[in-house]
Amino acid sequence: MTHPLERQPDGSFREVSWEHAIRAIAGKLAQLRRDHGGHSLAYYGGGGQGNHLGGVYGSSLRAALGSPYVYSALAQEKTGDFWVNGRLFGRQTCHATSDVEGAQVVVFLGTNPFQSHGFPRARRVLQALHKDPARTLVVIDPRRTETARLADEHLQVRPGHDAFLLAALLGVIAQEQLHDATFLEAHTTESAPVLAALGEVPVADFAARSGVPLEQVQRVARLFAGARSATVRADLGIQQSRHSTLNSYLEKLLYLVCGHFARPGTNSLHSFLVPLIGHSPEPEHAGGLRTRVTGMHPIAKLYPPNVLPAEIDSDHPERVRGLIVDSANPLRSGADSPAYRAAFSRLELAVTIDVALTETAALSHFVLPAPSQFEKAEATFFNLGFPHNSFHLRHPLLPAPPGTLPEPEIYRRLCVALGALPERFPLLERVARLDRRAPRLRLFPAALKAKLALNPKLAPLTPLVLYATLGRALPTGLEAAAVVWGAAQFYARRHREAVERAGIRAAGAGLGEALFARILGSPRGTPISEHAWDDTWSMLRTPERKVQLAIPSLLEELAGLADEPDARDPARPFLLMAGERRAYNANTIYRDPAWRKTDAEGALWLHPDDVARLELCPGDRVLVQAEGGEAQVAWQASEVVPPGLVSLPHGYGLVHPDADGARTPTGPSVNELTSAAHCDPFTRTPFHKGVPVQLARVPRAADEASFARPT
Ligand SMILES: Nc1nc2c(c(=O)[nH]1)N[C@H]1C(S)=C(S)[C@@H](COP(=O)(O)OP(=O)(O)OC[C@H]3O[C@@H](n4cnc5c(=O)[nH]c(N)nc54)[C@H](O)[C@@H]3O)O[C@H]1N2
Ligand SMILES: Nc1nc2c(c(=O)[nH]1)N[C@H]1C(S)=C(S)[C@@H](COP(=O)(O)OP(=O)(O)OC[C@H]3O[C@@H](n4cnc5c(=O)[nH]c(N)nc54)[C@H](O)[C@@H]3O)O[C@H]1N2
Ligand SMILES: [Mo]
Repeated sequence: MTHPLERQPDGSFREVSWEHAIRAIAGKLAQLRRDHGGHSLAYYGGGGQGNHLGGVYGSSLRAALGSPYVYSALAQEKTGDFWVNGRLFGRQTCHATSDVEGAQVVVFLGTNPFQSHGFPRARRVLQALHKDPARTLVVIDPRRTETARLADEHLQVRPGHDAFLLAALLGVIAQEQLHDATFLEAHTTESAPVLAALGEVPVADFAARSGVPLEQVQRVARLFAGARSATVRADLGIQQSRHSTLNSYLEKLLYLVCGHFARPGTNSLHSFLVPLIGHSPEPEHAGGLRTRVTGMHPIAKLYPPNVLPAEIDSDHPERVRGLIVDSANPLRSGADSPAYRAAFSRLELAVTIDVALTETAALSHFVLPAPSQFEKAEATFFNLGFPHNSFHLRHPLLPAPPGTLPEPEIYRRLCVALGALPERFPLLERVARLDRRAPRLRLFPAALKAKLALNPKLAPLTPLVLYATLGRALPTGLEAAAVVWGAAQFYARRHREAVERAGIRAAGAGLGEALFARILGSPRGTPISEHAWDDTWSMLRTPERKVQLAIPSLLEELAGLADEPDARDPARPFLLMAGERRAYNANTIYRDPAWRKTDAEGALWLHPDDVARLELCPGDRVLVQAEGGEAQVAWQASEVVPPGLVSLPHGYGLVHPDADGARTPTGPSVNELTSAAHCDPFTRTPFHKGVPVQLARVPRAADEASFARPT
């Protein structure tokens, strides 16, 4: 895209100027806010896997609009984890990381890092673990994944039964007194009710229900508890499946009860240079922060994509009418694509900021083209390292294509058009330039402070104020780094010793400047802090800096597990893992099918026994029928999946223009099959890893063109 696009009444797009697009969008936003209030406006995304820098500036636009709603992909996977962190560690921003490289025993729980990575040099670290006889690799996964094949212990849990397995592991630990009583005494409160609850777990029964042999449960529990150091790394396999929030609690109890915390080779809290998330009050105190239609409360200041279609497609007077999407593609990535399509047709204003004409962009009123991540300054804020933490401000490698604008500039222009931000800041701009030449003067911080004190309405727009002032004084192409300056000041103040240990030195407030200078001058990225293991304790936000071990509502859920009936749907006897990470997908950013060396069609993987049962022949398709919809897909026999479990990749079903310009999708759109109601009742994270489906053979002669067609 080389121009902003405006949708015409016939659905086609017209290229328009930036001036026109900004004026029209700001005008409509102002009208919606005036007629229906800030609650009628919502924001979605603000950063994908590697581009978080632009999203920070989106917060300024939200402030200008008075919109409280940030919908984020993180709130369809990690909010259960964040909420549990808030209860255990005092704030939802207290995030735990795992020292995979340093641990004697590593447990991968519902994650396949061989494909999904998630920590640096994942494959090499996995190989090293595999080869080292003194270390043990444990994988908990219903499938025999690439990671599971490297494991010393593969606990092949029944899909959706991790709560039973984790409870059984914890039951063994508590009942055999393998927990670390000294650690619990020194560093936690309320351990007694937790140990009592674990003492009640019917270990043999739960092991049987989880599908893992009792001896293996006992062996792994003893090994984990007795290890010098051990760590757990969990991901979607437990977060997007049954008991999601309880799973996250039990996962954390596993390392906490054994005292595998805040030491080398264990789990620890870590520092964020730029925090990705915030802290939200408990639901009972959410008050006006709740969404209007579904009454959903925020967690970590985020709202779940699972409720957004209902918030839009409603007759509620305060429904969402305007939506800005940046760096996300909910029409493919959100559960229940048909509901998203219906909701988008009811939006009075939909704006998508993206590098590609995505499925979401195609249904928007305006599409605003941004340069790609190689064509502007960018950064990821997934800096989860502890004790070493680093940051990479990526410099542009290529010039931005004409007609595109980087996200901060788009947000700045919108805020100016809304009358929320001055076009120029003559004095602050001059002071910023002066400071860049003579950083020791440090005139800019005082000038900024004075400006914000005199104009309190500008304070919530600070990121854009920085961009419009300091940004103009930064080297060409690095303007968007202005907000990192602010983050560096906070970080240096909060973690002074750790920053100094990373070799960054300066007296007083100069340390923040020195940290920023280091980041700006390190196009390959740089260490920003070197923590001491004990720093975890100062990062805890509980009153006594102790872990608050008991979460009564989840202990209650744990106690209820024993009576839980086995949920099976005879009409849909297979379980679909709707959204596997494979060699050739990357969320919805892998657009050009020619980039794939294998798995061109994103095949359904199913066990050879199931292939035989369905009498599938080469060239046949499989009709996958779920509650939410159906799709015809290619298939491939695979012993990675056990009988009864089948798997489709996510990130397919994307349109890409072919040689003739035709825009046909490739492979299955998994979210045509998923339903928003199949989710964790508390966090509303979808249970994508276990969607009940029926399968049927579609013989080769049948209509091949209907492949993965939306129903
Ligand atoms: N069924 C099912 N659904 C799933 C999943 C699953 O396992 N199963 N996984 C879920 C998970 S964990 C996640 S995180 C979500 C991800 O889903 P989304 O949050 O929607 O994110 P992405 O698919 O990464 O989409 C990123 C978008 O950003 C655009 N983009 C790339 N670079 C830039 C840039 O520099 N600027 C701008 N403005 N845009 C850019 C891309 O073109 C793309 O459209 O999907 C979820 N959906
Ligand atoms: N190649 C590639 N890498 C990626 C991405 C990508 O799209 N492609 N996306 C990135 C993103 S946004 C994310 S969130 C991460 C996600 O990374 P992962 O969570 O590692 O990826 P998934 O393949 O979705 O699921 C992980 C594992 O969960 C298992 N699983 C399914 N059901 C269950 C269950 O009931 N219990 C247990 N214990 N396990 C189960 C699956 O068999 C699978 O091996 O990957 C990131 N990395
Ligand atoms: Mo994700």
